[in-house]
Amino acid sequence: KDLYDAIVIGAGIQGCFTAYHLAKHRKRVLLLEQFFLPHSRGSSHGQSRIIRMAYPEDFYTQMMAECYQIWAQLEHEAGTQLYRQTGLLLLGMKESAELKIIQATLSRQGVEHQCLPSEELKQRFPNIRLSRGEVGLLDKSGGVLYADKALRALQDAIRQLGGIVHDGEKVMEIKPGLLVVVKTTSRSYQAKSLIITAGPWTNRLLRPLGIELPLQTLRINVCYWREKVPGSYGVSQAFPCFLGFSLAPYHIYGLPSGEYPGLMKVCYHHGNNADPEERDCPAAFSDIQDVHILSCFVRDHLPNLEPEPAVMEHCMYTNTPDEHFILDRHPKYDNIVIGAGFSGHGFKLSPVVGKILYELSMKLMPSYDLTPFRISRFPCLGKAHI
Ligand code: PYC
Repeated sequence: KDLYDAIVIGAGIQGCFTAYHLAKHRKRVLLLEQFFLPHSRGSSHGQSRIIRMAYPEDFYTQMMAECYQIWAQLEHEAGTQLYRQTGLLLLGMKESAELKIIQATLSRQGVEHQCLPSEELKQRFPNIRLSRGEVGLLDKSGGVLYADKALRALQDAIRQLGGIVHDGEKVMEIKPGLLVVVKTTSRSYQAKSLIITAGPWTNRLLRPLGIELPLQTLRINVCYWREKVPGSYGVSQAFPCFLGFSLAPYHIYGLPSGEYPGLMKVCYHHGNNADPEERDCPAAFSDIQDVHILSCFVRDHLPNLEPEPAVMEHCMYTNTPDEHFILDRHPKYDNIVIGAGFSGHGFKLSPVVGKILYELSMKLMPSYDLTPFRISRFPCLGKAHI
């Protein structure tokens, strides 16, 4: 059997960044992916994601400071633009607790931002129609990450650094031990440590290892809306990314048009329970309701967009109950590391997630306090499950 320092299962953005950090540190690493690359079955496909410093929690904002550096380093190494600064506009009611908490975090962490009262917001962004009492908070460092280019750049970098990437190989069995044995549909491998970054397939791999995490797998509708006047919401017209609070039960977010000419991405940060194997099943009533919420938002707030989606794609979220990540070792097998539950906000944070998973797998002191990310925060995962 081939012997590695580490095997990473799942070549989404988290697995790719983990393998990248391992390969950079001259570890013999194998990155396994069940589908042929590139694929759109998980949570890392598509052309764009939002990047931002703005978070309610200090720990994510602190992690983001290093993420921006690593994204810039990867851009430099790949010779490809991966980040476009557009600013991120947080929209909410004047009294929104969420906006106040984020503003306080940005101030505490020394992140440049600007509070925009309604009048100023209207002047700066005349193509947004505001509700009465709506205000903005601008995170200037916010912008767009070019997701598909980032994945490609990482996979190329892993190979250049001597790492091995095997796609189209599904893991059939994991045998824990001093050396972990991983059997795939093609062959068997051994490694001193194993990292599982399998997104919505995580519990399929963990159940035979005696643990089931409280992960909810959701299918998200990724909707693109046609501009009535081309460029009204364009990246080249300096239209920002936005995240809207208190406008619907869940957040609504948008990215300026650019990836598909004339189409702006506006989505609901919410989805409906779905097995990842059935991701392409027909729309359920709840999907139709979610798209209706978006249509109403577009009609009322973005009047220069047609209020029916022109393109609809899908993406999987894997949510934890508190929507914080899981970055930890398996409770029984300390050379098996788990990165899961990215809850629809993990892409931008993947450079540091990958670094932490690398550190855990190599038994190094983690660079960040991992208290918010421990498996033991879920009381249902007592010893009885192991
Ligand atoms: O984390 O900024 C984010 C985000 C926006 C949409 C989904 N996630």
